[in-house]
Amino acid sequence: MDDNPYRAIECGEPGRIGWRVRYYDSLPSTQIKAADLVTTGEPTGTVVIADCQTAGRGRLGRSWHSPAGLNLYLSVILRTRLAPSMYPQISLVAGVAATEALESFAPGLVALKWPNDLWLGGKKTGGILAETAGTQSTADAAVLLGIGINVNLDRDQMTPDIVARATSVRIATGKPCDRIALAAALFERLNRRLGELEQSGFGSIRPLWERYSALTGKRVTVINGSERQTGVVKGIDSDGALLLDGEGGPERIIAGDVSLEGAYGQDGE
Ligand code: BT5
Repeated sequence: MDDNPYRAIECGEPGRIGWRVRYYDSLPSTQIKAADLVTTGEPTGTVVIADCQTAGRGRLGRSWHSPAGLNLYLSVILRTRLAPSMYPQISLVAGVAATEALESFAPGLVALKWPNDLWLGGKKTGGILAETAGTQSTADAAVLLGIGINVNLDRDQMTPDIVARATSVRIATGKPCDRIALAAALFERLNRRLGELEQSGFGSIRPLWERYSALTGKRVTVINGSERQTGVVKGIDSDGALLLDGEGGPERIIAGDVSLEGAYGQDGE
């Protein structure tokens, strides 16, 4: 482990998210390091943070652009009591928590794009990746909640494939942002919202998600493998599925990439 600039924000009782931060100057991916730590008994609430990632990942084998010195790349180890059927909701709840944390740094600009995109001013500033580690039937099982947020990334530091669709707190607000303060706000909101999910289920979080949703009332196309569905978004269901008023009637979408008509050339990622 390297000298840890996040030590000052480690807080709370063992088990609380952020009670321990394991910091590295460079990792292939915080998700890979977190998975390794799970197998050696790392407790719940530990957050793995890297200043840069050489193989940062998104969903479905995509990559996450992770240059040094600018952004937040972290994975939370969650040894949760929630049933595996609720794991998709963990990612949605983390989206609400991250959006609330971002709102104090970029007021009025935040939004969520189902299922896992954090938006500022209509462009992607972050993403959530929830994966499992260990064997779900054994004591070493955990959810790895990966969160990447572009904090001080500038346009000229983006790769050509994301430049039209990505933003950062700095670009959206015109001001640099303290990523350690943002991480502290994120830990606080994650503890609160994931605690609510464990205690009361997704019902209390769903209206918050809906309030931030960039998609409600918009016409979208959802692509999932070779399947393609078009319709107007009605909201999200009690389990987090996207509700569409589709061409053939109401649809419930549980996975896929959404492209919003009129947004950056209709590319859905
Ligand atoms: C995501 O995937 O949005 C989830 C990203 C999670 C990244 C975090 S960083 C810490 C932790 N450790 C990891 O290795 N991963 C997690 P997805 O919805 O599949 O979006 C990926 C797509 O977003 C890519 O194919 C690009 O088009 C775009 N993209 C890549 N890097 C980006 C960036 N820095 N900012 C905005 N968009 C980006």
